[in-house]
Amino acid sequence: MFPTTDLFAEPIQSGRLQLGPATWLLRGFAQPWIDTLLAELRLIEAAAPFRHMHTPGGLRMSVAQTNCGPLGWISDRHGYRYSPTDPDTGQPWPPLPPAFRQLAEQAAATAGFPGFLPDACLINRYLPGTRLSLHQDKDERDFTAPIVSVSLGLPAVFQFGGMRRADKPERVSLLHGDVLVWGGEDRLRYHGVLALKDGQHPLLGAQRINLTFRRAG
Ligand code: MD3
Ligand code: FE
Repeated sequence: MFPTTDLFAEPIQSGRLQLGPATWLLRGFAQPWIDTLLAELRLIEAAAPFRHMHTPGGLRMSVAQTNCGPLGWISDRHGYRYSPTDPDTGQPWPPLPPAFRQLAEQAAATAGFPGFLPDACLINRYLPGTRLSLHQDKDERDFTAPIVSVSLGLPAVFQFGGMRRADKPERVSLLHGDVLVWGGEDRLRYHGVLALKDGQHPLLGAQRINLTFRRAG
């Protein structure tokens, strides 16, 4: 044993947890990228601010969203789809920063999906009370590519469901720096996020940011 005391009150978690046949939770995998991710996020947010989109049925979404990369996920009264431009400005979404691309590629490879080339990064912002109800991600062209998600800021409880909405979901905590990769037979599982609990994260304050990398086009 080392004779020193711990420098960190809450040690950073690490390790791989298999949640489904083709779903891996990589605890703390994003830690080496955090400073770069947060710096890039500030630039993206300045060019393409977070906004609340509306469902095709006209409901304002609880989560605030923006995108970077060649394609961005949007929702309005015409439906859910991917667009090369930000509907609020008519401009292309900010480019996918190289660090985002590298993190997504390395996480996917670690989970058994080598050669992942994302063309879309949806960025979700949760404030206390924000939730995301059970849904499937099925607006992408090709379901053989995995999706990679990176959690930053306050912890959230996500729901990992089955292939039918009625299948009872399992609950898993997603912490700052965690990366989740799912593909294969888990690609179309229902999932969601419970209402974010209030709190203060040392780097992000009272919010949670989630990046989801997809091959959309
Ligand atoms: C996929 N985002 O943007 S990602 C979304 O934390 C979205 O912001 C959530 O769902 C977020 O579409 C969750 C992580 C996730 C968790 C469980 C899943 C994705 C999953 C289970 C099956 C498939
Ligand atoms: Fe989703």
